[in-house]
Amino acid sequence: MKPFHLFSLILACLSFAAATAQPHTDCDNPMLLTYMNPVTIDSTLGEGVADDLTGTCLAQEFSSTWFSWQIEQPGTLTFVLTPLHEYDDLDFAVFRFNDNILCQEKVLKRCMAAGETVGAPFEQNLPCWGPTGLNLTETDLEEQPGCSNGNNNFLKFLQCQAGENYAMVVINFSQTNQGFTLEWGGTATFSPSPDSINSPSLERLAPKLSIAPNPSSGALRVLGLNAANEGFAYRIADGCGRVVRTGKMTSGEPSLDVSNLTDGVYSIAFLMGEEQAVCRFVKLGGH
Ligand SMILES: [Ca+2]
Ligand SMILES: [Ca+2]
Ligand SMILES: [Ca+2]
Repeated sequence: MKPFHLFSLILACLSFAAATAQPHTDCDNPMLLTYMNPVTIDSTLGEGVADDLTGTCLAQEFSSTWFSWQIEQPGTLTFVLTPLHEYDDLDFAVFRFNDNILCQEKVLKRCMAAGETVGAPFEQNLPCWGPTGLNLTETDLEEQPGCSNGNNNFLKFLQCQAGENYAMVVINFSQTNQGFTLEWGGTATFSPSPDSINSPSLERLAPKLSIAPNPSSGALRVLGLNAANEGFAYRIADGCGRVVRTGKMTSGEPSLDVSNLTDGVYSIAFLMGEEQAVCRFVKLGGH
């Protein structure tokens, strides 16, 4: 085992030297998942500026990647994380946000820290390396470090309600800098689903329309509006459909200042005559 540990140490030192601006390393800067497509993260490097794992089974944040999503259709939610490097030890924690979607107030729902019991035979540790996640057969909500007491790398599925917002952090405990794949299962869907965003009017009015960054704390850039679209009126509504702002897009590369909106999920409708194209965004931080 010694050469392996030395190799890990060298990798960790190289990782530290190169640790700059790895995206999605903090709870308030997650990768926002709007479709339930599989996700591939190529590398895991750095831990961002905040450690959001104090008090969880993971205890400390490093080599982390944060995701967040909103539930559209209620139901069960499962996933499988598979390391790109075969025996890497991935850990994860899943949180549900309160209505205000503040990272400081997120509630821990699942916590997976299973991994090697140091000194135990390879076969005994094998269930706690490799693929990990949530499935429909497990009943436990947490696995502590090590590979004893029935640890098997999987926890109970989530039962999700419409409109709930979640966050997940994935940690590569092995610190090899290698990434992972993330595949979803269950009956719940994320918001917006492909059905709700690929509306006929959006395809016709502005097929390349997108907004970024998402989540946004300040300037929300509106991309993909062409000259014919400029001058669009727009209308921003909160998660319950209450209109909180109206205005008109300007020419050039339009952006909207959303810094004074309360943190939460919004829809923005770009209006043209009787038709509209709708995108959703999350306002998070920046007060
Ligand atoms: Ca962080
Ligand atoms: Ca693990
Ligand atoms: Ca289990």
